[in-house]
Amino acid sequence: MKASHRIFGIIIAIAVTAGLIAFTFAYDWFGPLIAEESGNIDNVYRWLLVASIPFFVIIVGIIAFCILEFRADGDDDDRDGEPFHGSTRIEIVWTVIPTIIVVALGIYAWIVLDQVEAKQPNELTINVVGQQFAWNYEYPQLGVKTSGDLVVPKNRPLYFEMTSVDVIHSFYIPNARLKRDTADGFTTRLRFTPDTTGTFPIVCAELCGIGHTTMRGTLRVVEPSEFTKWVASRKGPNAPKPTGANTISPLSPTGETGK
Ligand SMILES: [Cu+2]
Repeated sequence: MKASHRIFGIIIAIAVTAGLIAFTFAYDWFGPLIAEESGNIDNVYRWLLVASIPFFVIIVGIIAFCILEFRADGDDDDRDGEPFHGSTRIEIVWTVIPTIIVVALGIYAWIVLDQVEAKQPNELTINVVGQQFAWNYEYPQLGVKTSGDLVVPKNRPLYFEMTSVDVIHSFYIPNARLKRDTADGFTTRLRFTPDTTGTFPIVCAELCGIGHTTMRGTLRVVEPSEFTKWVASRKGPNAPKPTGANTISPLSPTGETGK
């Protein structure tokens, strides 16, 4: 390959890498962030993209180069390629560099996960039960059960204990960057503190049956005073009944399931 071609290829590769990184940073993948501590999850994503996009460009670039450079010279060209032996130096380089990157990203993600999962003072516990095809909620400290809309106060740490009554579901709040599976017989946990009022989607992120796409709900983050009023409206003889088909939480008071 001519030196001028090689320089041109390197310039194209750098430009494509820079363009893709700029696009992935500029694009709003998950919507506005509603929990400060989850911002570090965005940072993990960014570093993952910075680490993986150059490899994507290098690998696709080499494939494209080989397709063009070593293509057959007409239909009757059945010559074998030149035999060659491996290069120890290249094998060391392509083993050591990715190992360092993967271990560093793993340690960083571990630190962030530790921060996100840390126990907070004054947590509001919410039991989440997934079922085909709805999310049901119970606030054991307040004696309130609901389904569909999840209403929470702003700036209060939330602690979710989650399970399922049938197949595996996945409780996903894109704006909080949090997603965790729920499974019958297991209790899984999530924590975050919403710092923005508004209405945000909750979806099931696990293909859980024919009605999977309808397994959606909303997270409504409200001011603490409004939350107090909402809790009061959910109690007493005139309180609306939860609409979910199965509103009995299989979670015992200790948070452990009976199975
Ligand atoms: Cu589901």
